[in-house]
Amino acid sequence: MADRERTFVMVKPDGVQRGLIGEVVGRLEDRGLKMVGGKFMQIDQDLAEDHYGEHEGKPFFEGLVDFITSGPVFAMVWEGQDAIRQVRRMMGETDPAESAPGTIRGDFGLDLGRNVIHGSDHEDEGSNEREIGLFFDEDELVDWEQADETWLY
Ligand code: RTP
Ligand code: MG
Repeated sequence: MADRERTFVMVKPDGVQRGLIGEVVGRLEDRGLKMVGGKFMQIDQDLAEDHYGEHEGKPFFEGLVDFITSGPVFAMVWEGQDAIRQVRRMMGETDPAESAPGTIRGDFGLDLGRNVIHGSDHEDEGSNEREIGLFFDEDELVDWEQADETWLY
């Protein structure tokens, strides 16, 4: 059985502007994942450059930082069995045009630079802890029991 783990998820500025926060939260709740942190916020330049540090120097980096700081985001931490990989599967591919219908990007996006959601990358080990730490203090995360957890696990 895969471990229970935490992943960092964010509704990006395009998703917020399009009223998709509830849609994204609802899908993750329906799957059985548990929100343990949530924050509606505006990302500043420093945080954006830290968060996307792995892409520094790439041709799309500046545009990516401009986009992610262009409006409010809804930053979250979600917990569950195999949560990092399962959220990525629910997101679809980086490019919405290549994402299968049924995925969040495949259902709500058309353009690579406007792909609605971010989730920590399961292929980049430790990125979940790093991103959670960038966006949340320890005391902003809530340990709680889902009422129906015994029916999930
Ligand atoms: P994210 O980090 O935003 O959740 O997206 P991701 O893991 O699926 O993709 P990643 O490779 O980390 O890229 C971060 C964001 O940069 C934009 N991008 N543009 N023009 C390009 O070739 C290109 N490649 C990536 C995308 O908006 C992607 O979400
Ligand atoms: Mg990424």
